[in-house]
Amino acid sequence: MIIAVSWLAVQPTIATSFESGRAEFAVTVNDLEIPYSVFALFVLPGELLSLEADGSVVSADASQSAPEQSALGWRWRAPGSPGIYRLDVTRGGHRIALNVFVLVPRDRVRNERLNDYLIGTYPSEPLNGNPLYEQPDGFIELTEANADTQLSPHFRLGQFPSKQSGGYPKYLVLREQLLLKLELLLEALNNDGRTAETLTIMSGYRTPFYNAAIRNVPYSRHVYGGAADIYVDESPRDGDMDDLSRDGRIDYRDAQYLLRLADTLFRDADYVELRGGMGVYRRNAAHGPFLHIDARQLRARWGELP
Ligand SMILES: [Ca+2]
Ligand SMILES: [Ca+2]
Repeated sequence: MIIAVSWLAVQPTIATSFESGRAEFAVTVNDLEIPYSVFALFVLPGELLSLEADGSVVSADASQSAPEQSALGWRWRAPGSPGIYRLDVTRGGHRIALNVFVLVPRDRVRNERLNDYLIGTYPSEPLNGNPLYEQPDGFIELTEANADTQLSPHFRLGQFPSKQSGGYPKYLVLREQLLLKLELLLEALNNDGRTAETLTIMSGYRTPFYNAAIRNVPYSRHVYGGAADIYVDESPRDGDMDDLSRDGRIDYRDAQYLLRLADTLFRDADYVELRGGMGVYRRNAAHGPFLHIDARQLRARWGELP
C-alpha cells in the first residue's frame, strides 16, 4: 500500500482525459455528415443549405432567416452579408452548434488583394479539370476578434491562416473535409494513448502569393484549403514534434507514426470521401519533422515513408 501511494506521488500532472466532441447524433449538410457538437460551414452569401437531421434546426439569431422544414429535410438560406452566423440543430436535450461562415466572394479581390491582404493569383484552370482545384468561390475573413471561433471541437480559425506577414483582416480558404480528417486523426491519437488537445498546424491555408514565395507547386492542396502540415506538440510544449513513437528521439519516425495511424483510420470504408495525400518530412534548418495531410480524394503518399 505504501508503495502504491509513493508511486502516485511521483506521477506528473495527469492530463485531462480527451473528449472527442462527438454529438449524440449527426447532421448531414449538403451530403456531408457532421457528427460533432460544434462544426464550421463555409458558404457563399445567399447560398441555400440542405440539412438532414433527426431533430430541429433553428437560427441562433432571430435576425437571420429561419430554417424551413419540408418532406426533404431542412433548408436554410445563408444571409447576404459575409460574417459568422449560428445554426443550432437540436434533438432532445442535445445540440449541434454550426458556425456558418458566409464568405467574402472572390470577385472582391482586386489587384491580387482582398482589402489590403495579399492573395495572389490562382491558376485560371483547374488541374486536369478536377473541381477540387477550381479557384475558391470566396474567402473566410479572419480578424483578431474572431480568431478563437471554433471550427470543430479541437480546432479554431486562428490556427489556419497563411504564414505570410501582414495584419488583420486576413483571408483564408478551408474545406470541411480537412477539419473532419484532423478531428478523426486527433481522436485516434488519443485513443492510442498520446493525449493531445489539438494538432499543431504548422501550415494550413496558403495564399497563392505565399505558396509561390516558398516555391511550392501552384496546385498545392494548401492553396485550396484542403491540406495541413501538422505535428503534435503537447509534452513538452516546445514548438517541436513530440516523441510519438516513444523511441527517445524526435525525428521523422514520429511523423511516420502519425501516417500509420491515419492510414489505418482512413482505410475504413466509411471515410472513402476523406481519402487523400500524406507526406512525411524530415527535420531541416527551417522546421522540425511533420506530416502533410490532405483530403484530395485520391490516395497519394510521399516523403520518408515507413
Ligand atoms: Ca513538443
Ligand atoms: Ca520518436
